[in-house]
Amino acid sequence: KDKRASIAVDLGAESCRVSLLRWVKGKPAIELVHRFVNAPREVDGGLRWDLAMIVDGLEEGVRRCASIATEGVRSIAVDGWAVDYVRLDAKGLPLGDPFCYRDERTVKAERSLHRKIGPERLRELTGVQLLRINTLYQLYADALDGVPEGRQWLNLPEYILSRWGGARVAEHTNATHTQMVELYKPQWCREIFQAAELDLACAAKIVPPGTEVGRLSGPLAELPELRNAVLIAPACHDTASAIAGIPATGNDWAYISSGTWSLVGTVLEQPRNGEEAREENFTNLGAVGGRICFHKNVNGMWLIRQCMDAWAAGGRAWTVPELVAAAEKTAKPRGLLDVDDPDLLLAGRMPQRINAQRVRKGYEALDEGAENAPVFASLIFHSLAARYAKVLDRIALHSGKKLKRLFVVGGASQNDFLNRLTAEATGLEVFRGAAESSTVGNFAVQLAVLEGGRDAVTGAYAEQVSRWAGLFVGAIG
Ligand code: LFR
Repeated sequence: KDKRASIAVDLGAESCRVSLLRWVKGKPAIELVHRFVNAPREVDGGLRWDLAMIVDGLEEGVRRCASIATEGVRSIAVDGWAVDYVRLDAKGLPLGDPFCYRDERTVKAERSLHRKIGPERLRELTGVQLLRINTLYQLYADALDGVPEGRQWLNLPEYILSRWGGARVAEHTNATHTQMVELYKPQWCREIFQAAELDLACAAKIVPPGTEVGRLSGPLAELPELRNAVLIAPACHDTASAIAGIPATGNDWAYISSGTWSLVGTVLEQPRNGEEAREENFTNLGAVGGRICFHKNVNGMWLIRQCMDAWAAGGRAWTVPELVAAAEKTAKPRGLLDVDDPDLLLAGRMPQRINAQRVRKGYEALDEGAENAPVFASLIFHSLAARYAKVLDRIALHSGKKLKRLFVVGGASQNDFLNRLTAEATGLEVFRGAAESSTVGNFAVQLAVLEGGRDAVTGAYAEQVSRWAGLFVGAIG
């Protein structure tokens, strides 16, 4: 067996991580080698990511991995948040910092695009939850803003892979979140490209998760440990990767991938795109092994983080563990929030936005000061748990599954207070999975393909991935 190491890169909207998998006496050991904070910022009249900062941080992480892995690095794979993309110029260089999906330019783009192709039709063609953040609306916003046609674009993880020497691809799990891929075939949907007047030639070729896209080249490849590293497209969508990191079998479980967003759903063999799933805006996104992530984006730690930013700006910096502990001691709040109110997806002034909703619903406004943070946090956690329970009820109905178990993975899965509220609200047995489940899934997909899983679109491949995930969940140091 090959004893060389592997590297997983996980791009997050709040932090990016580079992790190393090594084989010590035949057993896997995973170490988070480098983590750095990420956040969009206002530049040139838009909310954008700092691409140079992200790339520098990742390369620093990869170099640190190389310095640890004297046995050499066999493979590298990159996953990350979906929908955002890098535009390339004729030389393949980025045309500028990528927009963040929360930028409000898509409010207008969505309205305008829906006059050319209706939301019902988009939904029917793709099976994907209509979200203003989806790549489709962003590309359309570019066109409205006069970005010239004919510029290639790549979603962020795939961009990083290509920057390091990989072929330009659109990995399927990530591509589905663009809202531009056909539901029953892994191919771009011509009708949508035509309606939005987008150039098909600007989109990269779709490949399944677990595809080798090339070998590392450029300055990083000069390090001897990295010389022969293979670049792999894992499930480039971090959520699909996190779900691939759940080593569960059977048909009685659902998941919450809990981070900035809470993705609440279950894995299906076949998409569900009937009238009810559509009306309720459930999504059918690509999963590993040709399966489907059937879920809904529910708001998540975004609410807490945004409040924390507001309080920190006022001089009181709360940490999440402090807030969780303090929230647990407050009384159960009166009047739950509608956590998916579009206003609460926007950036800034979160305590005020929450109060505005409360007042609209006839509840008293809360004291917005930082000393009242535990009350806000308690309100948010109770409201999230209640929303999860509603969504899970519908998932049981749509999927026909008798749900018994709920796996909570991702950064916010370690919030035991929220897990307890979720167990109470849903009646399900809640399992706390890996905080770094995307990394587990990323490594699992790499090893499944390296160790023989050629045919990456089959259920057998998915089962292999799940076995590797089982091995890796306990291997995180
Ligand atoms: C989670 C996630 C969600 C996607 C949102 C935007 O990090 O990838 O799945 O809907 O971010 O990309």
